Amino acid sequence: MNASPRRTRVLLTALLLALGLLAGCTNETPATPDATRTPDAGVGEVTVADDGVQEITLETGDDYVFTPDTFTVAPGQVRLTVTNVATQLTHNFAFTAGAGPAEITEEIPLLAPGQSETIEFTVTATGDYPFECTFHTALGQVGTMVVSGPAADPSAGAATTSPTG
Ligand SMILES: [Cu+2]
Repeated sequence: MNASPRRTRVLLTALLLALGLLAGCTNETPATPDATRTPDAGVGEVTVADDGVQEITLETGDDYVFTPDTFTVAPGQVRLTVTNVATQLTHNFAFTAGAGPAEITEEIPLLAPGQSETIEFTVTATGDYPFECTFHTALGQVGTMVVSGPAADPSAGAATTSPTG
């Protein structure tokens, strides 16, 4: 009567090992939902406008995803547009309070289906600034703005000057 429980344990061990291997193979599966949309051209690209302000457009839709959910800007002024291409869902856009290196209070409180709104703000501290759609934070509608690199100085044009000091 001893053989049966032992065999069961061996089988269990094999099963757990197999599960472990499977889990190891699926590490790349993202925890957040994938965007089901094909974003419009130019979406997610950080460009510098004629007035020297960095511009970026994010898109969201009838899913719970910002496209892109991560983008990088240089310290300086940022003009951020969020376009809601949804036909059903209302979203919003806000930087997560108390989460970034500095507070950004500019936000888009309400973005109805088909609406597009732009906010403008200045960032000086480098680092990661998490943002979210506060309606759908629990569904993973979050992202990160990374502020990195030397300051983007609108008056300096394309010239790069070494920091003094
Ligand atoms: Cu949302």
